[in-house]
Amino acid sequence: MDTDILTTLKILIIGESGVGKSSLLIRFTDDTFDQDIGATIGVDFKVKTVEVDGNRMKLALWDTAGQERFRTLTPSYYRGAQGVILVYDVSVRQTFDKLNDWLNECETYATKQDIVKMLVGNKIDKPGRQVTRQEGLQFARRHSMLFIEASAKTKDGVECAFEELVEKILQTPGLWEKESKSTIGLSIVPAGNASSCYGSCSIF
Ligand SMILES: Nc1nc2c(ncn2[C@@H]2O[C@H](COP(=O)(O)OP(=O)(O)OP(=O)(O)O)[C@@H](O)[C@H]2O)c(=O)[nH]1
Ligand SMILES: [Mg+2]
Repeated sequence: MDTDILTTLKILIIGESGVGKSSLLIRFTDDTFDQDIGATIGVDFKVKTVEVDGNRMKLALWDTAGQERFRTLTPSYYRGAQGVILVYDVSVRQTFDKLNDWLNECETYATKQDIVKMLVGNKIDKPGRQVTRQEGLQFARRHSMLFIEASAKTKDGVECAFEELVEKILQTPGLWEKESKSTIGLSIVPAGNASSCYGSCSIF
């Protein structure tokens, strides 16, 4: 039912090719994992309805290609986005070293001033980690981002990443608007401790 939807949020997933952007999204929307998932070409798009802090919202999730040659129309990905999930692979140092480039792109093209950013260190299930949790946390703090480590394979942290991002967007005044046709009688439930993540997301 669309009648009790508070708002629709546009969320973008960015980061180097192979870090697991599509895998995180599919884990979140379909609760599946595919070892042989193909590289994204252009952009994929999924919609999911979630309930955060007692509010039902529709998420329009844009899964972008990490490979330069598959990226087209980059500015349109960012247009109107309220949230961005920037992903790196904790087992591949180079994907962490490229984070600044992705942040620069985000700064260049984001149209919303207070766009909320979540940094996700993915693939924590893999042996041979090359980036420590502390490094990820420090980068996130330095750039005023939320931070979590995750595994699309084991589900660790995946739901939390999306939920905390949505919660933070809801708490940012002026970043989103109520859906006009269905607002009567609705009020926003204050955040409190309603999160199911038990504080495992580090907030800057
Ligand atoms: N072990 C492990 N493998 C993962 C995880 N997440 C993704 N993978 C694997 O990593 C590979 C790349 O995953 P994708 O989800 O396609 O990566 P992507 O960031 O969408 O890549 P592009 O679409 O090219 O930008 C696939 O073989 C996935 O199965 C994870 O958490 N753990
Ligand atoms: Mg992909």
